[in-house]
Amino acid sequence: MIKEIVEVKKGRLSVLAAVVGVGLLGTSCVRADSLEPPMSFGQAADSTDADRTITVTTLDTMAFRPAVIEAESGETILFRVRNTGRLPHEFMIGDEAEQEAHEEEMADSDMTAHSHSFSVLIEPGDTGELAWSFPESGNLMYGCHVPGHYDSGMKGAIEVGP
Ligand SMILES: [Cu+2]
Repeated sequence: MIKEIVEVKKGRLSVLAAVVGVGLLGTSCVRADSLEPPMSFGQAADSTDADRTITVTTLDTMAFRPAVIEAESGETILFRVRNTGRLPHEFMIGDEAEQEAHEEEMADSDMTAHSHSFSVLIEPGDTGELAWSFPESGNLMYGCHVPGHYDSGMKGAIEVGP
């Protein structure tokens, strides 16, 4: 299994993402695509700017705990994502359309590791971190796009209030 740390820096924003090559492929890639910021629903932030931290656990039963997260517009949240299972999982933030686009990207490619600023892949036993700013209210989601997981219901809701 290939494990590498990719640091993405955009101006003063930085995200540290653990990128894990899984399965037999063991390949990874770093590339920008149409999903990269600016995005309609916020942006990656520096973890030191977070107003609070929310711990999320990935479950091998294809679910996140909690399944619903409430946020306020203007808030920056540090998501600390614990993988206590035996399978790799991903935590990706985006609206439903973005989730589906990323699902297709993962399914269509042999790339099992991504370094997008809006997602983090977490190896079994590891904890990943993703800081995100929510500038406005709306309904967002988080999802895991390790092949098969999203379709099995591995998703959650972020309700960003006014
Ligand atoms: Cu998963």
